[in-house]
Amino acid sequence: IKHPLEHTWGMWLFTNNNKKNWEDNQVKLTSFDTVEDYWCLYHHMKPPSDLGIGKDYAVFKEDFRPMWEDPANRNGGRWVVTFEKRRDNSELDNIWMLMVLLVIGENVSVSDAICGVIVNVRAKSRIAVWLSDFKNEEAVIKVGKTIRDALRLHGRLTFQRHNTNHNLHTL
Ligand code: M7G
Repeated sequence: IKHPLEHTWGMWLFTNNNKKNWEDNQVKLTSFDTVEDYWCLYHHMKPPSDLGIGKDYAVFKEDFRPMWEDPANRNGGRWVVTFEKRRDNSELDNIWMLMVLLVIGENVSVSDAICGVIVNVRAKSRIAVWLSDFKNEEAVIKVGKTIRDALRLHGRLTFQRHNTNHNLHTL
């Protein structure tokens, strides 16, 4: 018997192809709705540190697209952790694995507020949890504290409204 998740999730890959517009570089690879199907997928995919600079993975609730323009994200924001250059790649890969499990496992008590999670593989990589309403301070802080405590990210999390770089909260 497989263990069902509360939601169905889409797994996305962004490839940095300058010849296409940004949205067309986002491709949904597959969907999953059980813990076992996620593990199977996980074991078939490269870890973020092997993806190459400029690529992203995203895991988003089935009907949401990992972009600001999606109605689910239009008024949203993100909790971000940034990884310093040349930092041990296993930290990026481990935190990605744990962050996805935290989000899809809905251990977060305000999981309704969560849209998905993204890893941007860059010189300084980032992992971010996207929330639907940047103004819902209670939910934003609750999710942030849950992530911080579960993954021991004290002092490393910042929250911004999408498409801005002004920090609204830090934890
Ligand atoms: P990034 O990939 O978040 O960070 O954004 P990076 O600078 O470390 O690579 C890079 C650029 O991609 C942005 O300046 C936008 O031009 C574009 N971009 C990123 N996101 C998340 C979106 C989005 O949700 N929608 C659109 N239209 N463009 C985006």
